[in-house]
Amino acid sequence: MEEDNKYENLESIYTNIDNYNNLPRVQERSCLDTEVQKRGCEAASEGRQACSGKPAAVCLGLLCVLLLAVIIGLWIKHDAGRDQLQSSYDNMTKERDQLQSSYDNMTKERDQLLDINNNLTLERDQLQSSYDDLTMERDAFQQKLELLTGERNQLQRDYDNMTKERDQLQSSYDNMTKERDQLQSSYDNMTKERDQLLDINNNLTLERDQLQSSYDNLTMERDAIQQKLEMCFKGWRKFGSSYYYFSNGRKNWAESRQYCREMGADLLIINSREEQEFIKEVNIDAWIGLSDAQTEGIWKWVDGSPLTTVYWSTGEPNGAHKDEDCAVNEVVSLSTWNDIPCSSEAGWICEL
Ligand SMILES: [Ca+2]
Ligand SMILES: [Ca+2]
Ligand SMILES: [Ca+2]
Repeated sequence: MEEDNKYENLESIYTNIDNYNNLPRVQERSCLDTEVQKRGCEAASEGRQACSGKPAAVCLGLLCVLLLAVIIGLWIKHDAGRDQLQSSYDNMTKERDQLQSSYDNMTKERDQLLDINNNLTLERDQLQSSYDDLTMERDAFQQKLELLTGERNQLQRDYDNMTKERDQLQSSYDNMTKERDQLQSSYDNMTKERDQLLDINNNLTLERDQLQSSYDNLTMERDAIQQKLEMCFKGWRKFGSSYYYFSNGRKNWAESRQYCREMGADLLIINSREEQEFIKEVNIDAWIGLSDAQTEGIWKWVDGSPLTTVYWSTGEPNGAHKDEDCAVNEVVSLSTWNDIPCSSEAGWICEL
């Protein structure tokens, strides 16, 4: 509706403008007519002057009346046009005010739009900056992506190669597993054989040790027999199951015992009356293997056995001198033992 009213007002304005534009031409025409009239009047005057008649005066009067009527009509028409112009002016003033108001509104809108434009420009610049940054980041990411793509391709190739190697290793592993199982089976069999051989070896070792022990015993017996045989040829005398050595020199008790031990024997131990009678035949004073050096008054043989049967001389052992701890066999009678200091020197009798 407002658009229609505007169009109507504009149409009215153009109509008034056209009327207004037409007015001067009417005035001009009226002026031309007036000029014509003037010229007519001048011509009439000239004619009147030329004619100088009454009809001419009447024509002139009619012409003036006609001219006056025309002028009055034009005047009325002029008033009507002026009113129309005033109305058009008022309408145009309103429209101008409306246009001014619209202009102001549009100015405000323009300012708002400018602000929006500025804001949009700033945003656009920010977006452009962000876009540039994003572009740079995108390029950087693109480069990284290319690098990563290259690395990924390399890794993919490596993965493929490793997959092939893994498959080969898996195949090798399977073969080795079979070989291992076969070896394990062989190992188990060999372990059983080894255990059997170990048992055999242990048995053989036992038999060998027994044989070795028997051999050693036989060797010792052989050596003992050999030694006894040698002793028989070196001054040793046999009585019963023992061999006896009667010294030619003199030593103290400890040196005498050391001599016997180096010969594989020890000082004489009297085990029986027969043995005592046997040594009585030797005409020397000789150490026997009897001593109370460990505990005074407690006599023991050199093999640790206690003294049970004694052959002391009368009044012995008497400890006549200090430390009479060793026994010597004297050749007086059957009971010929006497205790004397161990540091004394005498002959000695070894028994083996
Ligand atoms: Ca003996
Ligand atoms: Ca004593
Ligand atoms: Ca004595």
